[in-house]
Amino acid sequence: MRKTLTAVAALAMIAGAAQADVYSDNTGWHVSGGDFHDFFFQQSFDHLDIASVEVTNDATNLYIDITVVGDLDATSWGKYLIGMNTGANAGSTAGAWGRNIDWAGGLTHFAGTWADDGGSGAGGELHSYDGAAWGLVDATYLAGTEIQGDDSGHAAGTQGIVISLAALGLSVGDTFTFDVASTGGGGGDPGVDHLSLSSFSTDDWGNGSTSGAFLSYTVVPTPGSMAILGLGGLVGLRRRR
Ligand SMILES: [Ca+2]
Ligand SMILES: [Ca+2]
Repeated sequence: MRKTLTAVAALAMIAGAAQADVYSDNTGWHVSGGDFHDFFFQQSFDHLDIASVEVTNDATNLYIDITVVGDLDATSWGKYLIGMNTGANAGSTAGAWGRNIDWAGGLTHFAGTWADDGGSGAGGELHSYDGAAWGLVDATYLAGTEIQGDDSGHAAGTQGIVISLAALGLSVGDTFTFDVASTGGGGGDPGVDHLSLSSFSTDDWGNGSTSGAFLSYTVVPTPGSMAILGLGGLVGLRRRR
């Protein structure tokens, strides 16, 4: 299920940019082989049809860009959920927002995000699970920087979410598993589309959804830190002369 575009990653490395993993999702009308059920497709809710998710990191943050088929500047609602399992505990199969979603892989962290203000902003909440209950870590409407939103890609359908690695308890070399789901504003809404599923996840607002096999991402050293290491080596060489 994980489809990393190695060519893109290789180019990014040559260019010195941060290496990103790209996870592609199926798109379009399920009758034609897509993963978007007729019920939602016929209502033109294509801002809920996930096309791809790109994940990268620097020394401080994790960057998760969720790209959907529709234009996020053209809609006034839409919720995008990132469910993560860092291995901190067994995790919860229920997310922090009470949606009708079975996160089968178990979640230790949950980012509930929104792009429902006509495209003028991206926001979200970060929650963590302590093995017994969910607790709010930070939100874009609070003063902290543990979760931030980036709406600069909304016209192209991209919801940008930035989460602090420290808030997730992650450092370089750590691997976590995750799924991303789109949903509506109702507490009982299902995951209308799951990144973990290439077929449709639900056929109506009233019917729940269940994650497929979680994807995985490993936190990488940043190109900047590698460049500094290289520079240090050069300086060492010059000193030895
Ligand atoms: Ca999709
Ligand atoms: Ca899907």
